[in-house]
Amino acid sequence: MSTEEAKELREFVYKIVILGEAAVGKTSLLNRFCEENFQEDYKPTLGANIIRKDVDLEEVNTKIRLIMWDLAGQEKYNVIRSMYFQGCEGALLVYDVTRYNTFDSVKSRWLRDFKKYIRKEGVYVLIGNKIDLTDDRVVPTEKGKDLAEKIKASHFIETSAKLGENIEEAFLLLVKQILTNHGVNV
Ligand code: G3D
Ligand code: MG
Repeated sequence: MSTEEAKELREFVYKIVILGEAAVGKTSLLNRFCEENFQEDYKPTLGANIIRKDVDLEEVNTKIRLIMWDLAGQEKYNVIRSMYFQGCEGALLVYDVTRYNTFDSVKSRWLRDFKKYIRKEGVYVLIGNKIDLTDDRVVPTEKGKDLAEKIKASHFIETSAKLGENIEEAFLLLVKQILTNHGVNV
C-alpha cells in the first residue's frame, strides 16, 4: 500500500442485532459498550431500541457507524422479525452462563431465525455472559467453545456486562469480522 492510500479514511455503516433469550444481558452489554457516547431511538411500535455508535479503528484508518437493534421486550419479536433483520450484517448471539436453556436456544431459536431472515452471508459472534456469577455458572467455557465451532460462529467470547469485562472485545470481534467479509483489511 502506498503512503497516499494508507492515509485515506474509510467509513462504513453497518447494522447489527443482538439476540438471545430474555434477561441474558443484551441491553446491559449494549449499555456497557456505548457508555455515554451513543444515541438511542426507541421505537415503541416496533418494540425495539435502535442505538447508534461510532467506532474508530485508528490503526487502520477506518470509521464504522454501528446501528444496533435491541429488543425492548421479547413480546413483539414475532411480529417485527423480518424488519428486525432487514439489512443486518451481523449478530451477537448471547446466552447466560447461569441458565442452560438460554444456551440451548441460541442454536434452536436465535441462530435459526438469523439464518432464515438474512439472505446473504451474515456473521455472528457467540457470547457467554454473566461470568461474574461464578457460583451459579452451569455452562462451562468448553461447552461454549464447542457450540461456537458447531454453529460456525466467527468467534466465541465470555463477558460480564456487570463488571465490564470483554465487552469492547466482543463488539470489535464482530465489527472486524464484518469488515473482513467485505474485503476490508483490518
Ligand atoms: P436482556 O436485555 O437480555 O433482557 P438485561 O437483559 O440487560 O435487561 O439484563 C437482565 C438482568 O441481568 C438485569 O438484572 C441485569 O442487571 C443482569 N445482568 C446483565 N448482565 C449481567 C452480568 O454480566 N452479570 C450479572 N451478574 N448480571 C447481569 P435486573 O436485576 O436489573 O433485572
Ligand atoms: Mg433488553
